[in-house]
Amino acid sequence: MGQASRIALISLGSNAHHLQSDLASIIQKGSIAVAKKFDDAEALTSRLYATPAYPPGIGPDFVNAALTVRTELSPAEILESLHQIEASFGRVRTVRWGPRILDLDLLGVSDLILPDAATFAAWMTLSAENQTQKWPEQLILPHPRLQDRAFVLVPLAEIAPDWMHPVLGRTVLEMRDALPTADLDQIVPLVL
Ligand code: PH2
Ligand code: MG
Ligand code: MG
Repeated sequence: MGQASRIALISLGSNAHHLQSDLASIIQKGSIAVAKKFDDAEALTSRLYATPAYPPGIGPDFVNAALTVRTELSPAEILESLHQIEASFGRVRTVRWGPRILDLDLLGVSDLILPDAATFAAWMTLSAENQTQKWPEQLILPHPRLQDRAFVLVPLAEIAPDWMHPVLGRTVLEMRDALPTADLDQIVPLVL
């Protein structure tokens, strides 16, 4: 990897309980697939966590983890690679339109703000009602809800505690510790 490489922060999630598959093994295989795709032998993966679905009631519990890779790819290329991996996990071979079982979300890429600071700010400050009604067509970085989500920040704090949010100016640890204890307590490491 050259000096120009950046760090990509990625959230992994699965809640496809109806497939009766082992969510933990989907997440573990997913993290291996990402490290391989980005050819980063030093990729870091957090522990796996059982997390209640957010917002409450939308579905069964998730297993979540976080991963960092170093890469020279552009954010758009990173996203495309993640979509390819999702697709490779997403189809149950026996079912024609099988559900997507692995969600790979790009949380941030070094200190990049995309597509621009004003657009980012508009998405980050979206009201709670609008968050369920609207979603961006384009890649917004950092992920506009990163700072709100215990299921993202608890795993991420294990592997990228010092990553600084380029707009909020707060580290992952600071963002995690700013969340309500009740949210943090619901993020439970799996004993594997
Ligand atoms: N992902 C979502 C919606 N809700 N809740 C938890 N706990 N974990 C997730 O990964 C998650 C979610 C949309 O992708
Ligand atoms: Mg997601
Ligand atoms: Mg997603």
